[in-house]
Amino acid sequence: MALLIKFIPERMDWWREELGKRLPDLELRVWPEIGDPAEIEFAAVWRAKAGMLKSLPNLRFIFSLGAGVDHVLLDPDLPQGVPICRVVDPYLTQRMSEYVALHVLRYHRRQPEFDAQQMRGEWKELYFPTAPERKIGIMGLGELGADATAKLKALGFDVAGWTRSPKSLPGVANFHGPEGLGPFLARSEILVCLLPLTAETRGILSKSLFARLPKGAALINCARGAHLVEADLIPALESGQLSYATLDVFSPEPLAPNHPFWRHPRITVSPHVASITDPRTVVQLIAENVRRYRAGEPLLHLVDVKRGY
Ligand code: NDP
Ligand code: OXD
Repeated sequence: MALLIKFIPERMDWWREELGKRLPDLELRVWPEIGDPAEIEFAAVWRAKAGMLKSLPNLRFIFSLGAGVDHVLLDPDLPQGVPICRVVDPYLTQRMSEYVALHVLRYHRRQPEFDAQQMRGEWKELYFPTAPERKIGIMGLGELGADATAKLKALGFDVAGWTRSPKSLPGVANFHGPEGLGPFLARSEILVCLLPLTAETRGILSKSLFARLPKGAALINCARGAHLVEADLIPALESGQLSYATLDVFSPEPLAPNHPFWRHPRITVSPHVASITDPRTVVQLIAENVRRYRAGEPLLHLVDVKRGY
């Protein structure tokens, strides 16, 4: 029997090497060379083509090669009843927290303004508060949001989180549900989006949400491009309602070469690299779930398909 993998082609040699070490008894098929579809038991995918998973009649589980599973759930032909697992991995979490800390610190310490001053050869001190005086809002306190929160707390920031259900993290104000969103936004000087993309969160970063933030708030979206209503961002920056935005994710990706976000002076763009799926640890997760499947044990990191994450 075989495992099918679909990932960005550039890192395929690395995946082959790690899968060979951990799952030597499974034949590896690399998409699109799938061979006999009936021989494929496990599929590890990033952005599977619509219908691809349905064409595999003996699939035991689908492993999303990302923490987000929107790329799997949006397949209109997704086979029903096949368990879906996702990446929950310390390297993924660590890298995401590094990205969040980098951009929070940049805005907190007014680095974009110092960069602009440097371009003009201008020597001018600008005031900034201390971290405990800076209010950060994290949308989503899951695997990634909770760790980013802990690391920002360790730097001294005043961090609050917004979740679907109540969540208690030491020293972190928690707001939840639609009724918690307003008070959460009202205190978020730097807003970080780490939500999954679901029917409820699509388009959440919009004009009406920006209007509920303190004037001049900064936005960091490292979740999914479709969380943002693109047309609302530049007007919010130009009116001063938002001061800056960091965007790691876009819809669609890659961001079109002529897109205005690339050259906007108050937007920072990165090419979906806030974190990355690291074969060294993620292959261990896949192998553990193959072992569990064979032993009849519950799989790790199952997705609740109905909830959408
Ligand atoms: P989790 O599933 O662990 O956590 C999701 C969090 O979002 C939970 O706290 C959940 O609330 C909250 N949430 C979900 N729906 C809502 C809602 N309607 N209202 C309020 N809160 C909600 O996800 P991860 O932390 O593992 O990952 C988050 C996302 O980050 C991924 O889905 C992916 O899109 C993105 N990502 C981006 C990467 C990049 O490189 N840019 C890399 C990796 C992930 P509750 O606790 O109540 O369930
Ligand atoms: C993920 C991602 O979901 O890299 O893991 O975007």
